[in-house]
Amino acid sequence: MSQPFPFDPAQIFGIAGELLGVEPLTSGHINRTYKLQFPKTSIVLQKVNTAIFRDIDGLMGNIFTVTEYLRTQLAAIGGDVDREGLHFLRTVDGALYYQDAGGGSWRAYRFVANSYTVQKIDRPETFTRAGRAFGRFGRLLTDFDGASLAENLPDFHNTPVRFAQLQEAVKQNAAGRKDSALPEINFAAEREEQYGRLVVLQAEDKLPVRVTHNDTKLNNVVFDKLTGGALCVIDLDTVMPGLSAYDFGDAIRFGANTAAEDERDISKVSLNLELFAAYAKGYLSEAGSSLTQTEREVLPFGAWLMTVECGMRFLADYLNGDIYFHTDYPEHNLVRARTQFALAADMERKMGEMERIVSEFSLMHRLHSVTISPC
Ligand code: GN1
Ligand code: MG
Repeated sequence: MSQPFPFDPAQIFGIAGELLGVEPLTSGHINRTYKLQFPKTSIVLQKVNTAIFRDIDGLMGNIFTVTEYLRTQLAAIGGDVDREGLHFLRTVDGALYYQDAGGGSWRAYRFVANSYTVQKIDRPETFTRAGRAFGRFGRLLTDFDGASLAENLPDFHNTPVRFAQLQEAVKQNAAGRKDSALPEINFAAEREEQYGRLVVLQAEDKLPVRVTHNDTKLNNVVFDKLTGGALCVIDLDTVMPGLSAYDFGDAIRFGANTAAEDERDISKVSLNLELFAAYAKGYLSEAGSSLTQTEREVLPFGAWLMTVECGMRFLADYLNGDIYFHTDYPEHNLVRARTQFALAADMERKMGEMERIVSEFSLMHRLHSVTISPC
């Protein structure tokens, strides 16, 4: 069959059999992703966005090191190494990725058989399962040496830096869009004194630096078609040293929103507290015992912070002329920023309740011991 690739993936990555089908997977905003069907296996093939990930060797080195480490950890706790861990393929030449004649960088991993991903929560239990998967991911990496990782996107969740980048985008007004985004620019500016809270606690050694996923969207969790349980997490591009509040927070930002990330009708946007509680329950049941009390205390704030931060990133990209995130229409990034800010405003109203929920589950799981129950 004809392929949208300038090479033969089967030959390059040593996959047996004829390519039967190609399906684009379009939920990511950065890389180009395809699912390839072969007679006996499915493969995910991705063209990495090297304008963003400039150090492709560092990136792929991280991914192989982390996935291999996770497999060892999974084996040690009796997990299913093939389905609960990702398996990246080397090229037949032994390389970690393939560079095509035009300079494009491609990587491949095995699609987990009988699995699916979701864009929106159908019922709270699904989100609890996602929480367990990300909580477990963090816990399994507790002893992994973060210093061995290339920091691909430095200051990725450094919110004061993200605010400074937004201010710069406002100043440059490169796409001439500033006047159409004044309420959003003001929303971000009014909250500036909050942005340093976590990085200050980190600098004071009151929050430990961990190896975190940093992009904990619901659609980065792989679920089992047979049981509905969460198997593993994908999209390891941003695995870097970070704070647990970033991973908890970004998951809430995306999954506990009553609307889509790019919903145009702001009145549909709010924080679903039931979903918030569902995720907190799952996350803390896996990660709770390895987190310090301060880490647990700042989780609700992390949800707010990641939401405002993501809004600032969308807004800065709108002002810069859509040079970072893939967009489908000219105001797409502005719509996304508005959605994030509406969600953050709702979290401000519900912060007391969010804190109460987290403290309740923290008490429950403080003495939780490590188990190998399925997610
Ligand atoms: C990007 O491509 P995707 O959807 O996995 C972004 C995340 C944002 C997210 C917003 C490397 O992730 O940080 O939170 O969009 N990834 C990168 O939807 O910037
Ligand atoms: Mg991602």
